[in-house]
Amino acid sequence: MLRFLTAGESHGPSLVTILEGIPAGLTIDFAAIDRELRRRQLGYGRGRRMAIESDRAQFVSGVRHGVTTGAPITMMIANKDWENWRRTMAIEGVAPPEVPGTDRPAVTRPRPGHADLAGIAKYGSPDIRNILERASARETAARVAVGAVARQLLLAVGTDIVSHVVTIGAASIGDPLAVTYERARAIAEDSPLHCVDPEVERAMMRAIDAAREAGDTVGGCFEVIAHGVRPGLGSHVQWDRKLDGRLGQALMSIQAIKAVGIGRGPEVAGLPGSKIHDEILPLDAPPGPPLGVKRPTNNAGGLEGGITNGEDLRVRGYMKPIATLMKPLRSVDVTTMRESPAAIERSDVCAVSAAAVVGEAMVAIVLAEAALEKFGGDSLEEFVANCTACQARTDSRFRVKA
Ligand code: EPS
Repeated sequence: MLRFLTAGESHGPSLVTILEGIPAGLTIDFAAIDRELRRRQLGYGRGRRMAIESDRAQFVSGVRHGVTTGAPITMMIANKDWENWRRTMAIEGVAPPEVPGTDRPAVTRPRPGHADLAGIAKYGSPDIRNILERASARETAARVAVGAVARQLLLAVGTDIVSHVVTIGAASIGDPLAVTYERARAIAEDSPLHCVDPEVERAMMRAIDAAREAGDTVGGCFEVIAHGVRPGLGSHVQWDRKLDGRLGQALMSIQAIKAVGIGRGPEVAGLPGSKIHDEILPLDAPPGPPLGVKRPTNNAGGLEGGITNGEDLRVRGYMKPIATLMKPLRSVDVTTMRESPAAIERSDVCAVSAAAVVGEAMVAIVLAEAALEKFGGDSLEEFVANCTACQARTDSRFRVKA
């Protein structure tokens, strides 16, 4: 069983995560984890916070001499900004005078679209900060660290995960399914928005500029592509084992994601079956990957019946515009219940490219969990051997008969 929890406030001392279920014997590429954290921080439209932080995962348990032991893995990511928040976020009562920082007043004007109002109603909090600190997308840094470990496990069985930005506001590349894994993989790490088309990317940047100038925010859509996915992950037999359902939950849990699409996603509703279902054709030169057949299209996004079919897994996330507007929407002050503009917190204008990196991490976690369910293994050696044996059985079964 693979499971993890995250903890930590956006302006607290650090984010923490405990990940359990990674087999023993996986050599950890620490630099690759920090690279993923860095990727999450990039992107045109991010706010000033990202200039303060340089996220790094500090391992506290579960790894010895660079190799996993099978024990729970604890990672910590320090919040550099904590230094500026030590008074406002003091853990032990009121901070003594020598502690640096300012005592910020309580936040009392909920932002429409944020967890603020529903959160204080639910938890009875006197200050919206008690809610927003944990609702913040800062938490996703911890998920990216977990996802980066899950990716390293998946790489051992030949699965790689990439993403690309499809839409920002009205600027879109059109059909994301036309973007191959190789094309998405080739996008430069430091590209402004991680879009495959430079011209569309410029239009996306203009959309972000326009939103910034208007004191507004803008959302969009990203697609995650997992390549080299083993067939047979997930199951059709029970609702909570269907991999599309599990991916949906994982992606929907990312801050500001309002819809998830698998393969052709919501467009399937408007097309006839003959235009949607991916025909199954014999291979010219069998046996070959992944099931000895060729699929000329992949509208299913690599999932049929909640089971991976060996084609690329393709999942889209649709992100709403960030809820903190520099030109705030109408709200009420909960201390007086009179109309008042929503609170302004430092924030981003657009974080779709960061959400894409988080989306990759969540897909990696779900796929790693499903692969461990199917192949098992307390050590990496066992896991890989079981996976290889399974592939050999499939290869010998799906062969053209003489
Ligand atoms: C984020 C950190 C936050 C925001 C953003 C994402 O930092 P701060 O609140 O200190 O500026 O930049 O969070 C939100 C958009 C939000 O709604 O909370 C991060 O690390 O990704």
